[in-house]
Amino acid sequence: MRITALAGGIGGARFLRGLRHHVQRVTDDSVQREIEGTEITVIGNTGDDIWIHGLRVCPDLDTVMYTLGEGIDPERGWGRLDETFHAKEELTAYGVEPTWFGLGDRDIGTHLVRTTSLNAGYPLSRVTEALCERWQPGVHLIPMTDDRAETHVIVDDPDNPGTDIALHFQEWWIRYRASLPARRFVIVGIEEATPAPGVVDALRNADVIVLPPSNPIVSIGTILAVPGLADEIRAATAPVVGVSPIISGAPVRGMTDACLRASGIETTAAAVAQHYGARTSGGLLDGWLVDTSDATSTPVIEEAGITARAVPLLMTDLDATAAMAAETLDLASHLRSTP
Ligand code: FO1
Repeated sequence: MRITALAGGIGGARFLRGLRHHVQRVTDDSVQREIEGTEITVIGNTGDDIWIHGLRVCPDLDTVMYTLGEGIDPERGWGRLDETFHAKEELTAYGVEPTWFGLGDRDIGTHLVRTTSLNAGYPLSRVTEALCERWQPGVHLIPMTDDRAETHVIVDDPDNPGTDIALHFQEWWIRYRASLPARRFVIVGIEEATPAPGVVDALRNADVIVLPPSNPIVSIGTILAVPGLADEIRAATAPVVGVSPIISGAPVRGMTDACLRASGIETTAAAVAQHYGARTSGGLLDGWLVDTSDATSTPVIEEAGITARAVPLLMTDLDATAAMAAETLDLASHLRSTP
């Protein structure tokens, strides 16, 4: 079976770790046959990418790679395990900006390899493949595009109220903790971006397409903004199943609600499903998982033409996340067997 997932940062990476665990541990013969030899392809968001001190940092690709490669710092959810920040301290001592970005010493190793390879002319997809040779994430990680596509956030200038300025997403997210109301998001370069090699094939030949519980605006939304990708999902033969990143009206972590608010979307599991839309009416979803605490919202989601199920969605540990993944694949299997 070929599973293709669109993924952003921490939430998506944690879900994928559970999905891989579920696929690897399945023992029940009836499911084993269907799941035997399963490959997982992850289309990663690159809208968060940033040049920092001359290094190219790809937060969402690295979060997936480190999380699945067991090199992630589990508390932070980003950056490396056993990390130190001596280089950052030295840069700060020299008064070098930005000081708000947590650039770890081990993490710099990844950025040096990536930056050197990019400067040598290798596309990001090839570089990502090379970095994954070390980490062995157990999935095929492909950036959504090899082209530049950077998310910037239009906010009211804190130093000059009444005028709009554009902040790089990372500055808005890290320095301001998404506290400056975003007027809108602009993905610089997206109009000219093309899907990276393998992305379209992974959508066309998937048996299941999954939208994990990543940020629907700045992670999944950015991937869908690559010209042609949303249409590929709409036209895909595979069932498309999404997992709500919102539980009981709040994001499990991160500041997804700030992004939804900026996009005029209510912070509920149903509103996010309706934002993605039902494939039967030109949207993306065939199925949608909500947390058991949101079970009362399944009828309104079904009315929108999306098959909804309420299951536990808190990713408290690997087994809980694997169970979510199993529910996702079960809903996809149900959708495949019903016209
Ligand atoms: N997130 C923070 O909240 N603070 C940081 O200092 C920070 C540094 C950082 C460095 C490398 C990296 O790959 C991710 C980093 N992140 C940091 C997380 C990152 O901002 C977010 O994970 C994504 O961009 C949003 O999903």
